[in-house]
Amino acid sequence: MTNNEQHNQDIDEIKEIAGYLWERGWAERNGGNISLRLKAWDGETRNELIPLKDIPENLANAILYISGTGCRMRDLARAPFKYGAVIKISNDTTGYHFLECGQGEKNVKPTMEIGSHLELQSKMIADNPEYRAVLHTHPIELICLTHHPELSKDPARLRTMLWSTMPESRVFVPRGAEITKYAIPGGAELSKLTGAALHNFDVILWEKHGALGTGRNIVEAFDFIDVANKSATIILKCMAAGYWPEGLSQDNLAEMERILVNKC
Ligand code: 2HA
Ligand code: ZN
Repeated sequence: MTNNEQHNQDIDEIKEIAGYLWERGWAERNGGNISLRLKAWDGETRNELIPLKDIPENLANAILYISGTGCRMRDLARAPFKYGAVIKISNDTTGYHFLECGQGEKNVKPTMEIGSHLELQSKMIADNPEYRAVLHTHPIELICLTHHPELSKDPARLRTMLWSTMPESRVFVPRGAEITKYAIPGGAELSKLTGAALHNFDVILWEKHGALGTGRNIVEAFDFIDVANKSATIILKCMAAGYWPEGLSQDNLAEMERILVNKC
């Protein structure tokens, strides 16, 4: 695939996924944000350097699509360059330049969660450079579970419960979900907690806030969260029907790990 074909596919996928986030009620007002590392971009570099602190060094010259702060996913689904931007991190990592933004209007300021996105993008370059996408969204049922007084304090139990709702959850969220304790949106603590969880998990739940997924592309990042949210929905529906879900057994889960996980 040429760079151009790859860009077109990446941007089409961002539009598609932004539309799903809105349709599902996971993206009220400006809820959620997206970043995706691009291999190259043909647009002109605007000379002005926008300073930004704490950019990891291995992001020097990285090119990213990033959604804009205050921008609605339902708008981004129609006009990804009006409500998001392509930025290039400067060589000395003191800031970034715009390559594409605002369709002739004033620059779109990147999402307030840019710190978390850059932290994760940096770790992905170091550990698993095939991973290019970071998606943060507000999936209703997963957020409900992060309010559960016991489950929210017991990540291993929550992870196993999500896995045990249906076989697909164990198979298609192979590294499972982690939950990080509440930290203020857009803050350095949230970036740090998220960065620490990235190595081992497919979905990171932000207590009483939302979820974050990573993947080789934005569709993959969405799918991890989507499958986990289906599991959360099953748990809540069982509870609403008046019983605690029995869940697949430890033997069932172990059998799937042996036979299916990382094989489909
Ligand atoms: O971008 O979701 O966490 C808006 C948010 C902040
Ligand atoms: Zn959020």
